[in-house]
Amino acid sequence: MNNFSELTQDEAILLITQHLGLKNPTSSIEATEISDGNLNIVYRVQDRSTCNSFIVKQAPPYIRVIGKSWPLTQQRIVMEVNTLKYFKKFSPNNIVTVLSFDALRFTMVMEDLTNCITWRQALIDQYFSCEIAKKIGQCMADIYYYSSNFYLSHQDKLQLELKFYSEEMCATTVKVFFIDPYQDCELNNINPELFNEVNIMRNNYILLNKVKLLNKTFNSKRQALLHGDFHTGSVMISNNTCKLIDAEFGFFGPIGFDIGTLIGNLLLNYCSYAKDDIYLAKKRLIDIENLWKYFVNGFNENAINKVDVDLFLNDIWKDTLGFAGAEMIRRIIGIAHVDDINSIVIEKDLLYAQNLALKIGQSLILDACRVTNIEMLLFNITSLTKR
Ligand code: SR1
Ligand code: MG
Repeated sequence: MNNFSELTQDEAILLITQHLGLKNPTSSIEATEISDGNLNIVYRVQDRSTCNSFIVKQAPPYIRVIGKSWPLTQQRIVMEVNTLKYFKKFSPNNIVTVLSFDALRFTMVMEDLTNCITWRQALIDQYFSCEIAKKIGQCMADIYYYSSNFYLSHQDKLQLELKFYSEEMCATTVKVFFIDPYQDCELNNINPELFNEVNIMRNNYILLNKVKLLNKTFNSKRQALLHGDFHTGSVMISNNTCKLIDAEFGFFGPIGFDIGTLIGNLLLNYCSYAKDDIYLAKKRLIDIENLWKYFVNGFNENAINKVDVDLFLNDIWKDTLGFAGAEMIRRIIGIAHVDDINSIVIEKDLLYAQNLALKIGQSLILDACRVTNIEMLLFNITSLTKR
């Protein structure tokens, strides 16, 4: 950590100069810092003379938004490169292209997804297309099927499980997902108006036990290679593009963790509209339905003639509901919030959305076993919203 220095604009330019095989940086190349996630330093480097542009990303030995008091392995960028490359073999159109990787500086160069914004930002800006959820559902069917036991031999899968395992990254998720929101922790960020509700939740031992079981499933069920942080900010979209980025939490885990994380984020966006604009809110429910149906159809098509696919998908469904609930709760009262909710400026509307998210989140965890299909899930969410 002592020798580490954050990548400067000039160093980012130098990296691209080397990447392009140029002898010296030219004045037409410029770098702009665009870091907006929690963990890393990101630059867009553009060559004005050719209009070429690239993204340079560096993983510091800590969580960037916290600083050196929360160290985090720089090896995460190796995991990210490997995960994106594995996924790209099986879903070539839906994964960002990694162009080069520097193991000494823990930096990578990626294609610049010009004209793209995050799916989260698009949903906040009310840009909707149901095609995105369908594409991501199909992408999930491909990346999970082709890293599961349905496709890989037992031996090959075991080897990949070892390659894609970072104790530190998994421990970080366990902390922010399953532990901190359910106890006093100075990193939590809780609206004081929610204290009463949060207190009741933290004394609900049935809920706490179910969260413990989800944690156990996260630690032990190695169904497929996951993205590990599959929220709407990890998907870049434009009219005809939809690409997955930011895979540093990649590991072999329960498929429902990724799908649940994404559905949880779509539901957080739903909560942001539910009070005043049920038409916009309902569009998120349609996205969730499309996502799940395209995942199931795509997985079934990949697994044609294989046995036990239905049992496998049912198991994923139950996990998905619980993890979606836990994602909603941690994004309301944990360390890392989401702009869908935090950008609500009117205080009583913010509180409505936060309360609804906590209510839906808890009900997803508590009722996962009783909600047997997507139609029932959407019906329950609509009922909870009206109450
Ligand atoms: C800052 S705490 C860690 C979280 O930040 C990332 O964006 C992931 O969502 C992770 O859970
Ligand atoms: Mg991330």
